[in-house]
Amino acid sequence: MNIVIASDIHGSAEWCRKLVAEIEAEAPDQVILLGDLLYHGPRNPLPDGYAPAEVAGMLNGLAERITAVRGNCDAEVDQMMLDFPCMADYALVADGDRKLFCTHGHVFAPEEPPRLAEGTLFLSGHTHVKVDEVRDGIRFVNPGSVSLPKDGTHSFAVYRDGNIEFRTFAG
Ligand SMILES: [Mn+2]
Repeated sequence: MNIVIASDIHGSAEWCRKLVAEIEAEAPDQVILLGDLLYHGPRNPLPDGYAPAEVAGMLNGLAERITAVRGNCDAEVDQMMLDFPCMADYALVADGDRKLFCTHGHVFAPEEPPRLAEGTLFLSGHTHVKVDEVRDGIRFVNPGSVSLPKDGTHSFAVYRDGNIEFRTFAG
């Protein structure tokens, strides 16, 4: 299974457009969005090309492939704009025997994960910093932020049959 994993778009139509282009090129089976989709959030600067309604339109075009969870900046009104559910604290995606535990990171934090089976992939965003590490048999992956990276590169990740590859946007 081929999955694009992205997080923390924060209403940037400019960076969301680049993400959608990458998704179209990748043609994944699924798209996992780890929260903070439309609203910039009061602690963040306005991202490039801030246009939440445009972002909602672009994401709705992918709705059938999207599994999304709620970020700490996502509100009820954001759900009204989106055709796919985005208000859950976590979602589980299964790839054969492997589970992907998807969450934003503020309710279930990677530092204090729930009890998960060995081999589970714990996917979270929230920090806007890429992570790929294994602890106690659980692989923790953070794809970084599409629009407001705190580690210098706008990024997302691609899961393919158990492997994770980080991608950064060209330009
Ligand atoms: Mn965020």
